[in-house]
Amino acid sequence: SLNLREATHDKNGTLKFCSLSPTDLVGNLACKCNETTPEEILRDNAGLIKEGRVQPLDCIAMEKVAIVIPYRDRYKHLHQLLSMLIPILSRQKVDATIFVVEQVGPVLFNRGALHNVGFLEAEKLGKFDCYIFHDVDLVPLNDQQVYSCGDNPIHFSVAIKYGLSQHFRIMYKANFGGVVGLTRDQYLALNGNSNLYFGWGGEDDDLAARLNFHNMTKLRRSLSITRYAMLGHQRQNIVNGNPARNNILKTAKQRMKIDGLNTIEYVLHNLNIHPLYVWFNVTLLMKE
Ligand code: UD2
Ligand code: MN
Repeated sequence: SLNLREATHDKNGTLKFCSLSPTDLVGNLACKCNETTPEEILRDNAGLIKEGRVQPLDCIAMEKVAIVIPYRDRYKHLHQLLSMLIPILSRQKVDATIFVVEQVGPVLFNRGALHNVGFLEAEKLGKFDCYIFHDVDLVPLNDQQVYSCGDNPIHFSVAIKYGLSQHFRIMYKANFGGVVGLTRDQYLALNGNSNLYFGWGGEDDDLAARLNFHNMTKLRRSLSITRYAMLGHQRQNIVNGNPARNNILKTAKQRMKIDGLNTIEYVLHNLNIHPLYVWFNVTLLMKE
């Protein structure tokens, strides 16, 4: 299990919670979107991250955050993201552990199912209050949006700049993809994500539907701080995405209780605790 360091004390030996508005934030950031390596990230962020965990040392964070990254074959993106994210988390004084959930094997990619695996496996390693599901290719461009959860599920990645474009496109109103944050309890109440969406698309709308059916309203913080850069990439193999996605979505409501955290089937092949992340290798079964 993870070595979750104990809460720190100040000079007088008393416990002190971290401020909700940290003082060393800088606001808008330029994307350091150049290629980098794990070694370089560790060197640039010496002492800031250990066993995938960024933790304030001069105060106690209010919550323990798990950042879950669904992943396959995006090594370059992962490290571009982490080279931006780690210093941001550190300035924000959040206590966050980064989990990479890599889908291995021949089966089509299933982002929603990987979110569920990340949640269930993180639960075995520590106690987390807040889960932030994070696309590997979305790099935060403003550190004033703190990586924390709240009374409502949070949509973090609202204004997105694609590739070299300077223009931020606002995500459509119902969108709940990209980067989202839910408390442990909120995610449990939804029974997590659907496991049925193999291939591109639909799983984010299914999660949005689960929120609606639970009368949860999502929170979007202000446009000036919900900015992300999407790193350039090829779409997943099928141009129009998973052809079954709209049909599956029709039954979102009926499936909530019988398709999710309580029904996922997967095999965990490997758990690797690296300085930068906790890395899971999993295979999913594709079922009718
Ligand atoms: C959109 C959504 C995304 C998801 C997807 C449909 C936003 C900003 N993005 O992203 O959240 O709903 O549509 O499934 O709303 N991935 C891999 N390897 C792969 C394929 C996917 O690691 O081969 C992971 C990775 O974390 C990636 C994410 O899945 O960022 C979403 O896939 P995408 O980036 O190919 O899809 P995109 O940009 O259309
Ligand atoms: Mn993407």
